[in-house]
Amino acid sequence: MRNARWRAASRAAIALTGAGALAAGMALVLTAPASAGTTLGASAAEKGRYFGTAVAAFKLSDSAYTTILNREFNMVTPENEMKIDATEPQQGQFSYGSAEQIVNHARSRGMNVRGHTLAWHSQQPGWMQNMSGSALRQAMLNHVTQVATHFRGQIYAWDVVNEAFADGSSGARRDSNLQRTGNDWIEAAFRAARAADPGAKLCYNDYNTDNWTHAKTQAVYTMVRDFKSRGVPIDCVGFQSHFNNDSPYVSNYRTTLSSFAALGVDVQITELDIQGASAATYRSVVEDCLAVARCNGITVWGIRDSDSWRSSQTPLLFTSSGAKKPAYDAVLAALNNGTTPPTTTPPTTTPPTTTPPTTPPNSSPPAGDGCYASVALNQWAGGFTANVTVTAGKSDINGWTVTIELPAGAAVTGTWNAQASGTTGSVRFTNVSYNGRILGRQSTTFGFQGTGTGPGVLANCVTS
Ligand code: 9MR
Repeated sequence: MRNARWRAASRAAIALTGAGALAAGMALVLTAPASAGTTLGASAAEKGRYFGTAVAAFKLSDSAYTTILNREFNMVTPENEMKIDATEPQQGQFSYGSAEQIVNHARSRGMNVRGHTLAWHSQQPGWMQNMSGSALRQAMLNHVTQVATHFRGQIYAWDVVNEAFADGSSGARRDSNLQRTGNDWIEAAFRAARAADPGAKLCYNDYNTDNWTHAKTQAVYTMVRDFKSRGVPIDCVGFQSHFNNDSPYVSNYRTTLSSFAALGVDVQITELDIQGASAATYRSVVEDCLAVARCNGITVWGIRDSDSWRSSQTPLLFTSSGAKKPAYDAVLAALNNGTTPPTTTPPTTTPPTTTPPTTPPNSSPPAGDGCYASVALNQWAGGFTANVTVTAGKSDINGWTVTIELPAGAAVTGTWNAQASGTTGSVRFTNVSYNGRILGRQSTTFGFQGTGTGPGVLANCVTS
């Protein structure tokens, strides 16, 4: 069903293309009838979640960086500025300048802050590295108390203790000067943090704890279960989720998140990056978080690939020049399609990918029955992603097929939330089981990725 707005939009697309606007790296959003959020933070917020990033204070003067930060994210983690060597470089002399810079930047713009990290075997200042025994225990507890008190009331969640378990199959604690002060050092740190900043969530944070079958995951789980049973003040577990070829995303990740949540703690994805930034893997991670009511949100470990601690793996959502990558589109689509959080909203019969009825489309749907579709294109040199919004007319529909004409040389390489028929020329996309039904005047979205030049907004929708 084609209507006047659709024709106007396609004229705009032709005009833009004619003006040579499809320059490399340039993102075009030609029409946006989608009713859901158009940024990571807003879309996550619609699902009762946050979407965050690690931030480096020295980059806050880079406007290309802050433009993306301020537009997309509603949670911030200082990447290094709250670590022990930064905040207490000499024993008893605290230094909060660059941490405060980040906290102020975030909070003045309505973003929240994750505090990272109060107690850790790594990035200890020299004076602490040389300490042991009860003197170190006391110094650690003083550090936790001082830093958490300084930022009291300004931190959404603290990573109270970071990376305290060993890699490999032992399931043991990591050996460190802190561990050698006694096995109760972790719970002592949590108690000190609670006393200092009682309003903040207190998390244990670690890496390689994503695979439910791994000994390290099970060891952290056992500790958290023990803490909960003994009343140690722990509120959340952070899963760093640095995925790469040696430590890949696994499909039991959702089991891991839900199993920890079942212990009575929140779960948070705290340092996400994925080697190669597979759109499908990023999408799975988002879907896993949305599927677990107590998954509060996701933080990626940097904004652009050039900001990553592993730049050469290009693991993030934006290119080094700040363009949205296919993984970005996949994350946004997953956030917009996901189910609503059962923590505050009881489960409904609404299909998971249908936009909640409380959020109307931001432009009026067609007056008649049937369906219509529009395409938002993100084009870069050699490839594109297209996000397609399918909107029902005034009546409910139970199935749809959208036909999109691809320019010569273009080919579909991947599709989400639809079944594609064909890869070149005229490609038909049909609903999958969970998003065929769309209530009157509501929308759902699907997307596809391809090589070559993507389509304009030319999309034909028919009901089935
Ligand atoms: O991204 C951080 C990098 O800039 C630092 O040099 C490094 C030093 O330890 O820490 C990186 O962040 C780590 C985080 O604090 C804890 N989990 C692993 C992260 C990546 O190494």
